[in-house]
Amino acid sequence: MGFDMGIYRGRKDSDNKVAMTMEEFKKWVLRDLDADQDGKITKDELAEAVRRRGEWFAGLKARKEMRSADSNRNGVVDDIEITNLAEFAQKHLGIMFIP
Ligand SMILES: [Ca+2]
Ligand SMILES: [Ca+2]
Repeated sequence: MGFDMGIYRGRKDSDNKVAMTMEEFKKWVLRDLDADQDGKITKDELAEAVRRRGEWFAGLKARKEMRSADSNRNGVVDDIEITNLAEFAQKHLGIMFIP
């Protein structure tokens, strides 16, 4: 044991990846990410999800990237932008896609 101790002090990104399929991801988005259940993901909902993962800092950066996920600039990420959201989730929410 002893020699691993130091590594576990800081939580690494790679330690808590969640593997899911695209279908599961879509369900997860609607169930967990969409706090007010309106079928659209706002910047706040996304930032909250990042924060829940315990990365406060990443939350700020995520807000910027959220803007690029919103391709049609209507202020929310909806299901036509799910692929952008998937990319975002891989970067900031520790999600890994499996076929
Ligand atoms: Ca919502
Ligand atoms: Ca949009």
